[in-house]
Amino acid sequence: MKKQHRIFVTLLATLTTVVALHAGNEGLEPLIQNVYGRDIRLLNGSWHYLLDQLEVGYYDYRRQPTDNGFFKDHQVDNVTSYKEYDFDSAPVMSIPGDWNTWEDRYLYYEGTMWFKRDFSYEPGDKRVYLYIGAANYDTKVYVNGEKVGEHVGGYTPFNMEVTDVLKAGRNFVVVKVDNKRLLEGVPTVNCDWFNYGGITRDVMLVEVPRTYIRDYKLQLKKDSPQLLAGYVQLDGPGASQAVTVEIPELGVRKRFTTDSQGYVEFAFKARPRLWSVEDPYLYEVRISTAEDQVEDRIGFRTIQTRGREILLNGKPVFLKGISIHEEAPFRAGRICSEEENLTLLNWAKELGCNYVRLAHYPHNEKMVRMAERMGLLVWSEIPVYWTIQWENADTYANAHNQLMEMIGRDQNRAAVIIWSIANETPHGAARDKFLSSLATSAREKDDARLISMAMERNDKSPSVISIKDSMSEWVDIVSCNQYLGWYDGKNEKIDRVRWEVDYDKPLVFSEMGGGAVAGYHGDSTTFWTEEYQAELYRKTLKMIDERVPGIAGLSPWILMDFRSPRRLLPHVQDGYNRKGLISNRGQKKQAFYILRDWYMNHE
Ligand code: GCB
Repeated sequence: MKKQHRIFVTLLATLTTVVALHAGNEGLEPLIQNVYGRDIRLLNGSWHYLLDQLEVGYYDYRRQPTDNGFFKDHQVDNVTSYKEYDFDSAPVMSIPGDWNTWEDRYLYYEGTMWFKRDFSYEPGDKRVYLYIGAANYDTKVYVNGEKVGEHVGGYTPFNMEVTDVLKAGRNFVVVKVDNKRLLEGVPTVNCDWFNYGGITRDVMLVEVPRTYIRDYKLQLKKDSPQLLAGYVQLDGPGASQAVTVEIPELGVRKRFTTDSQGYVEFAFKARPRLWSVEDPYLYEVRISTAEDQVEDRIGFRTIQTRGREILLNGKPVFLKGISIHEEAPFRAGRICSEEENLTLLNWAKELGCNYVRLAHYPHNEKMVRMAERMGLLVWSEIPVYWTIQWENADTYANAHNQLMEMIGRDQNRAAVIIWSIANETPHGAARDKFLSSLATSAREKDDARLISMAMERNDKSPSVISIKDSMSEWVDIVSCNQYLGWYDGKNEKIDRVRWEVDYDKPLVFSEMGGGAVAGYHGDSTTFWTEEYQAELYRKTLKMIDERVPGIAGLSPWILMDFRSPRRLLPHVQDGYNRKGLISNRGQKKQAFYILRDWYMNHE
């Protein structure tokens, strides 16, 4: 590595640490890439839990953090000494899972919940990490009574090394999860989805050799489709050593040597069969050192823009999409199984989609990998939503950290074509500074994808619809959430407008739609009927055909009705956003078929 580059990387690493500390994170190690390709032991299953509204397990009666909190799991006999909690006789919850839907009485609980489980361990010569796929929102982790890390942010993974705290035989892990909404948080207190609390994704121990392949990237270079480029980052005492990158099917076997920081960047010629919507081809990739080996399945494709077009592998592609929340079909809780991922993505395929907007936060890794195998392009987003504290340095650090964790986890996924840095944010200089810094960081970390954010309209006149947002110069795709016929006029307005967007960039409707109660019928001018929603889709699609120049795709809002405490209309909403094309009980509404027919006939 060139000297300047090394200095840059060291600087970046230092900055990342500073930023991570500011975000409230502590004791965490850089993320292990492709954790499912490692030697893992899942710690999912039954965990004891205690609901602790006043955080008495963390603070003493003067509200000072105590050294003697629940995380110690003191074992006492209640004769010679006593304690006022006990995990082992507490009820259990299934992890991964959200607590809100575990028991009815927790539905609206926001606060601290403690979790504990035992596990046995036989020490060997391996290093061991504890990896949590996601926990919402502020998570403190303790092993054998010692704090090993803290993470802020509800939708991205984190890991900490626990090699030195593990003992032979019985060990225990205690996790404090607090999902209180915070003004300075990301997302902030106000949003249109449910704040499911808990350890919502897989928990595992990851065993790795002393010096191991911590991170790697291998992708086609954006502008050089014959060049595979990437890096490998080792972690451990033997930083400088030989690394082999193999793609057996392509006859590729390259050897590189990492520098004293364990890092090597590379690029080499190859002519892979390209990953595409029609042919989502993945190659076996093997990365190895004398001590370690990790395998992944990676697809290779390019994604660019040219004027108002989006080019996948050099050819224009129209994004036939749908927006999706990570909410389980039929039971409305946070998704916690592969089957639930599959149901949603199968519906997207049935709708004729080639693209999904995974809103408004990074979805679970298996969802992204599944979309990739199914040939669905992916928009992935961080929860910088509505009115974040733009001038708060900690809020920025937190958003930045979530962005880095999102990109870091999925940077080898061919399906992911767009990193979205925000949704419907109010214009202003402080916002622009915040978001443009995020855009710059995203590009620096990953130049193989496009950047976007969901913006709002500023119309030129009541009948000339437009977008004007100073952030447009920072993004590759100008995305717009537009609700003609719902928040703006009734359906007949859709017929009266035309679009004029002045940017020479692809325009995507990141949202459009309206609410309907499945099974509620009436005429097409009555709100909340399936007919009204169907008519809204019919008219919007006609408008797209005739009067939206340069549109390169859409991801209507939304595949399925989802829980939202903002939606209070009795008998209609009952705590659900009803803009789904499918109800939360799986009933398809008329609009589903309108969009499906349009997608099936649209190139
Ligand atoms: C939006 C938001 C989305 C909401 C949706 C709605 O613009 O981006 O999170 O759920 O509108 O239904 O109002």
